[in-house]
Amino acid sequence: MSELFVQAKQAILATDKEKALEAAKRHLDAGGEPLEIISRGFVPGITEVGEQFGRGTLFLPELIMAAEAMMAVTDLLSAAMAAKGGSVSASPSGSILAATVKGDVHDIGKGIAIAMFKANGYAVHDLGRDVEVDEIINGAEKHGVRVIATSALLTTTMSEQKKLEETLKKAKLRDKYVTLVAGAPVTQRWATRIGADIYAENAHIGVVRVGEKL
Ligand code: B12
Repeated sequence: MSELFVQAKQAILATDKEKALEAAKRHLDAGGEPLEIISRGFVPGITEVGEQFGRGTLFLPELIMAAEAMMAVTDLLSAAMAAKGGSVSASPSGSILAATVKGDVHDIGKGIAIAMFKANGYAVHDLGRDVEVDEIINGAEKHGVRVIATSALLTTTMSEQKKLEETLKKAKLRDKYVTLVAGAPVTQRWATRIGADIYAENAHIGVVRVGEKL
């Protein structure tokens, strides 16, 4: 692994925002792809933080600090991604509404995905995090999007994605939209079970699958 990817991972584990930003900037200065250091350095770092938190060897204040460092670098790298432009989809059509579901404040992965969609020419309306199903549907109607993408990081909030499918059906709006579900506990099995159109394991796959559906 490149020395910079190791530094990136270590900086997140050490909750060191400055070191994390330094690794990100050095990677960009060397002409590196923003997504590469995210997926090979920073994401392994925050994943390890999550595992340590789950095992009880790291506590909430450190989880929060690691998340802050992660957000600082993803902001920087997302801006670089948007500036560079992408290469996944040559001719995007249709805009996207994105939200983290109600009860859930995790939005780092969604932020990365939005940056990738934008870099590939899609218009994205981001409703933020902790968003009610009704607000998601109203937002989709208001902005006239084709795709509704939701992110859920907690096993307890995934049910909101099911509620979205059910509410769309009840309102006779289901056929109007392509729904995409994502988030660490979300799987293809879950997407199939609730009737979502796309399961996106990561941001790149999300862009590819949306491109195939539209
Ligand atoms: C960072 C983090 C936080 C930060 C979030 C900051 C933020 N602004 O996002 C803070 C500190 C706030 C936090 C809080 C909590 N957290 Co937390 N957190 C994490 C952690 C460590 C990393 C998540 C992350 O950002 N990963 C990196 C990103 C890049 O990965 P990702 O989100 O999965 O995204 C990728 C894909 O899923 C996908 N994707 C995701 N969204 C989207 C959207 C689209 C459109 C597309 C295409 C793709 C896509 O693409 C991304 C990669 O390309 C995870 C551990 C983990 N492994 O997930 C725990 C974790 C999710 N948290 C957990 C818990 C328990 C909590 C708290 C309840 C803790 C507490 N006691 O208060 C609270 C919950 C608050 C709430 N109501 O939401 C548990 C959840 C357990 C469970 N079974 O549900 C985890 C798994 C940790 C653990 N091992 O226990 N957390």
